[in-house]
Amino acid sequence: MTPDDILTDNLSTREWQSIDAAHHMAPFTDYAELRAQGSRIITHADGHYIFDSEGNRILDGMAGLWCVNVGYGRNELVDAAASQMRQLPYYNNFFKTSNQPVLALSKKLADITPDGLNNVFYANSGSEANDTIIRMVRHFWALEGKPDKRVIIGRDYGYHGSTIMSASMGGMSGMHEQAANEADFDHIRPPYGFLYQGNQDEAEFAANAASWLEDKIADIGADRVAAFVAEPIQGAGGVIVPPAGYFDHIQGICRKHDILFIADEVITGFGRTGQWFASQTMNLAPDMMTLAKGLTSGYVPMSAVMVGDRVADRLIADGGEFYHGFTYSGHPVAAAVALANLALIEREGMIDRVRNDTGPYLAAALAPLADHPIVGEVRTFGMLAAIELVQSKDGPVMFDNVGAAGVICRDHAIANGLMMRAVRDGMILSPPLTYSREDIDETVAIVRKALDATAADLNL
Ligand code: PXG
Repeated sequence: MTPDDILTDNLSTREWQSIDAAHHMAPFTDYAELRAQGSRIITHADGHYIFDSEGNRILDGMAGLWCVNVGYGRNELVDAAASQMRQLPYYNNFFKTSNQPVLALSKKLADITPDGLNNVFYANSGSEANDTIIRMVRHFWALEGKPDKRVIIGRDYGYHGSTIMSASMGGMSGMHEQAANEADFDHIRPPYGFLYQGNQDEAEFAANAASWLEDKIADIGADRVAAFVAEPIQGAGGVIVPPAGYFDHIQGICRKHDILFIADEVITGFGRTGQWFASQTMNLAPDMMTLAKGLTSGYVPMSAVMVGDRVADRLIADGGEFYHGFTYSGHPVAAAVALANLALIEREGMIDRVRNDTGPYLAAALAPLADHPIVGEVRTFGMLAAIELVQSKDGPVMFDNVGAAGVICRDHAIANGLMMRAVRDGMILSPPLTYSREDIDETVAIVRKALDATAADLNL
């Protein structure tokens, strides 16, 4: 079979699945299970819907993988890519060359990110951006005459990528078991109120959760700690929203011990929380920031590290050559798409809409689900939501077999026309920023059906 044969619509889903099984190793996949069940072949997408080879039309409550912020089928991004490919499809940024789209994007990112973040280093994925941060942070402290400051503290359930270093910085235990570099990384508990708050009020819990960082720094010794890294809201970890005040304490602790504060805004960036960045929504002043996903709305790969003035000034003043970079760092086509994407977000007022209309509407529409017999908690923040499933509301009591109920519920949601993700037994939503009130109503109706069907399957 030639590629052309495979690309026509003449094959059956079964045939595509058998090629997938024979030749494709997909990310984060149990291969035996996938071969038994077969992949869903997504053929096209439009607006907020994806379509599969069986003719199903599915509302995309996850914006792809938390990234298609402007929705599918936006010709502005397609045209930007095509015209940039015609003008300059590729040239590198090594060896004292650059290109106009990258310059325009760098200026724009410096303008929209918090004050003090004025320089950009480009990569192609969040993982590479975080690896870049690790190298820069260590280089920075060596230049400061403190080469022992090497340890980076992250959080359990934190996700910073899949390269060895970014996975090590993250707090996903399964990833650590398969391959990680344990040296010079450490982790604290996240401010996960659903698990750890108990009967503390919000302010107490915020101070308590931040004290876990203070304790960890005391264990390691501040003279060995280089940085603390956090997603403002932990995405892949289950949309963990910190209690108000948590990051004020955290930033105070970082300043006190002269530890860099890194905000990984790969998910929370580009409007998802109702400002350009969660750092603005939550009043954070990070030394460095990781960006990806919504930077190009996923139309082409691109990531970026925003480097704060303290680190940038040191690297510029006496860093010498920074021995790091990727063939596609600052790719002109990706930069052109990013610029078109940012322009579209601005032109359509997407961020204000999330902040003033659809964000609050999503929160209000999901809130009543908290009364459902298998729901322990509903959390939202801008265009992010989590619905925690429980065995019993009394306690609450979690499921013994963690994750099984989540998968059942997710499968019911998809069967009813809504793509959502399960993290452990939390049901996750991260829709496009262009989601309308009607889309939210449709989403909530399907989530309710999926919850009912899950409760019935589990005899609850
Ligand atoms: N940081 C954060 C906060 C992320 O969410 C990355 C870094 C890594 O980005 P790349 O582009 O290297 O994948 C991410 C990625 C999930 C899931 O299951 C989430 C991500 C990736 C894959 C799966 O929710 N986030």
